[in-house]
Amino acid sequence: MSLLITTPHTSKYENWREAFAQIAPDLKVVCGAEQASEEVTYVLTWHPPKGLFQSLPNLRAVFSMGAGVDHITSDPSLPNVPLIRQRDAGMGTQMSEYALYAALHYQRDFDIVRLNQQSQTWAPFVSGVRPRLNIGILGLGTLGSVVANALVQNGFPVSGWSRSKKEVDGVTSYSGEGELGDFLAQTELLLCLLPDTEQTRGMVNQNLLQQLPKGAVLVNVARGALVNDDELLQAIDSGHLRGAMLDVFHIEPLPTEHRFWSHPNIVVTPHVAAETVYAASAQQVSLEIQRMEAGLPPTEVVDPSRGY
Ligand code: NDP
Ligand code: OXD
Repeated sequence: MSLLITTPHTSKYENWREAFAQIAPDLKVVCGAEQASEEVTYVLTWHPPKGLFQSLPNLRAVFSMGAGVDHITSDPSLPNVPLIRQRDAGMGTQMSEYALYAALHYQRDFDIVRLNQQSQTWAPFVSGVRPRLNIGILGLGTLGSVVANALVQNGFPVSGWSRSKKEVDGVTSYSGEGELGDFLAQTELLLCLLPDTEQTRGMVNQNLLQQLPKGAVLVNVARGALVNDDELLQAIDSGHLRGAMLDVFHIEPLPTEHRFWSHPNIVVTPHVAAETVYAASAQQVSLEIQRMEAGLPPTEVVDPSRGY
């Protein structure tokens, strides 16, 4: 039995080895797709290289290195074994920090300050104590709930939209297609934290954006595939949206010619909103392996019919 770790960020292999050596010293860990063999029973991966699964005949489960699994489910050769995702794994705190940064950036008009700097304009404005923006979280799941709590604690009115109703202290929960319109109509900053699935892909389009109040902002920390880029640009250029802060894109790295890079009302960050913490992840992965080796089902299994 062994765990194979693969990621395009090969410089991280040493950190992964150290984390597993601390937490599960008896688990054999090998790194890099070239280590694929009959001995490998588990894989922990980020963007697995094409053909990886075909060279692992004794696979018992696949672990995503992240909360999202789209980078794995997009491989048609994924075998019929449990696909397990990371639950928080240190990302909730980082995601909350990103969301707070975005919320304060727009609440305190730092987007305008940034534009003024570019034109060397000294334009002090007295904003006084501004009302907190209404934040709407699209995807009130593991990370969405942690982020919602952090925003509530910082005085922001928060609502969330998900498939099923949620109970999160101080947060108004909307669910299903039928409540999406009401959710959007009162949202001044839309924070996208949905997984990339057949249902969610492309849903942040003109139709959805037009349901936000004029002057609203989009923050996408989920996946680029959820957003129709041209329709987002139209919504900003027409003045309906104030701007966007984007961490994730259809193609990553974001191609140099993409309009997002130079748009004055768009902030681009390079998929850094939250990163899996090695120790927390190694802990989760080794517990799931222990369960499976004891004949128990793993806990964080992705439902193939929902895609998350
Ligand atoms: P979860 O699976 O815990 O939460 C997903 C949420 O989305 C749930 O509330 C779910 O509703 C809701 N949802 C999914 N599909 C639909 C739908 N069709 N209609 C309505 N609601 C839906 O995921 P996480 O919170 O752990 O992670 C969310 C995403 O964040 C990841 O998939 C990943 O893409 C992204 N991410 C990005 C990072 C970055 O650095 N930029 C870092 C980490 C994650 P319900 O609860 O009712 O099922
Ligand atoms: C994730 C990510 O899915 O980092 O965890 O994007």
